[in-house]
Amino acid sequence: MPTSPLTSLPAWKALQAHCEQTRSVHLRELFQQDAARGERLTLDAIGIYLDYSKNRVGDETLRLLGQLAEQAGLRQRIDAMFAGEKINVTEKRAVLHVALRAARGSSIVVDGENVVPQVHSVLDKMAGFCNRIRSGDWKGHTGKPIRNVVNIGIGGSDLGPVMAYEALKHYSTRAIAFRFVSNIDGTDFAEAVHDLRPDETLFIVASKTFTTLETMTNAHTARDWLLAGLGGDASATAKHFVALSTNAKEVAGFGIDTMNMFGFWDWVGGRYSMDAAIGLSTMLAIGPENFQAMLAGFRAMDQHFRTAPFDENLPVLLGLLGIWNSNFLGAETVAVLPYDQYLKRFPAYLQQLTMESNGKRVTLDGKPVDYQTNPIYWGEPGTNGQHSFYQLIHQGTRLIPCDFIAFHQSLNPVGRHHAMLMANVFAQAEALAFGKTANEVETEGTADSLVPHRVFPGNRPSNMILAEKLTPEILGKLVALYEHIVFTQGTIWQVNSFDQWGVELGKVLAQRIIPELESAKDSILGHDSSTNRLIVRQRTHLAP
Ligand code: G6Q
Repeated sequence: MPTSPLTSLPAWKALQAHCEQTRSVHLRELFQQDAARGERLTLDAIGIYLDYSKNRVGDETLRLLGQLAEQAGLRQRIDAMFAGEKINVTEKRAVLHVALRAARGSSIVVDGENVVPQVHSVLDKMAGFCNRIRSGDWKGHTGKPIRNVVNIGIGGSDLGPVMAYEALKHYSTRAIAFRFVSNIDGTDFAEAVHDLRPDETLFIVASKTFTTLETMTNAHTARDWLLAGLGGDASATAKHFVALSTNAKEVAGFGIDTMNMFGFWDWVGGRYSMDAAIGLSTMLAIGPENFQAMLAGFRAMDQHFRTAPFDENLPVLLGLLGIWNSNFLGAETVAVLPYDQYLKRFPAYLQQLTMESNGKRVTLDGKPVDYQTNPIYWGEPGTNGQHSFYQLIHQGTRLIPCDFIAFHQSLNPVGRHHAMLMANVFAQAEALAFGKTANEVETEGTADSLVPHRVFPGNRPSNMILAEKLTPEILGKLVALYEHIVFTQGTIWQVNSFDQWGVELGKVLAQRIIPELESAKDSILGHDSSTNRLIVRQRTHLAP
């Protein structure tokens, strides 16, 4: 628990004063003052190279940010998480996604029980199942092997699996087609299965609670579709449905044999569960060995986060730089810009991880914060964004810090593509930092009237995150990196990064409106006049 409000910590106050003094310093000056800045303000650890020199920070800024982490109790809170303490105070739960990748034989105790053996027993069961599907041993109801896998889940039970499937497609079997259904919009399901044969299709119902409206609705629709395609024999479900859940009772109630259920635990949050049973689709795609390599990547980053000094600690440093950009320089968003097509869903995944975790307005003890918490995360893979929204990043009025992510080696080394891709990512970071002055524009012979339009102010901060090659192991490291950035920032902001009460209200109101939409036209509605009118308008379309 926080000991004193964030804004009264000495380091916070010192950072405010420091920000006032240094606000007008341009990255051009910082680089001129220190010829070695681009070599010095870098970190090379566990296979990830971070160049943070293009942030608007000096040695004093970094020193004060380090003090802020100490004064905010980051060290103690990291220890508390790894020790299985119930740091998710509003739900009275431990927060142990780190146990999901703990080495076999190690020990993490929750409520007096070592959870690591349970984790490995589920991983082993997943591996056995995946081997049977991938080898064709597992036969569908009519004796055919599985050629299509459809993951049905939403939020944390969808975004991680989709992101990981796309990210690791290079390593995946091409003998099985993978689809992901999440939206309650029937179009999502219809499009996912329109070209699939039921007798070759396996549905994975991924839901921690097994009560989520979207997932259960899609799961029922999937069962109807399957049975319709297999002559209505209800026993067909057994060979075509498996469940990923913590709720055995609901799984059995749906009609899935709990032998075909892969469990996890209440100390794994949905958005932190892609390396738990929720990753079954990932393991099916890339195989158990590659999945283990991904877990090893997660584990390496956990170890680094837990043991590296703060000034050499990738998640801590990136977390603190984010605090500097948001809380002191006033940035409202962060753009995540992977220069790798396989990471096309990584920004969407990070949106949930960061914004559902730290999009909070009260502290752990329920007091309203008087500072900004999580910025808005967004992004697209490079170079596509360069031809659309980068305009605003370069010349708009807002400050948008960017995380560039790129790999030295391409998994698809086609012609000169990779050199061009990498040239672009380096060029963008350079242009954002240093811009182009009016003087430079004039020297090029630009007409006077055009000069202001062609000036790039620069001084836009960015991080460059590089690794050798996108492998399962590196993906594990990248995801764990951002998980721990979120943890670092949540600790500084003194919020609970592990609950999500904010998603509740809309769910409750939707449950109230569903019967109203489907009921007789003239029942009395008790909403505001706008909502009432919208319901009445829609009713005319739903009425038989
Ligand atoms: C994640 C959230 C949320 C959750 C979904 C799906 O941290 O809790 O996105 O993952 O609402 O929940 P179920 O897995 O229970 O269906």
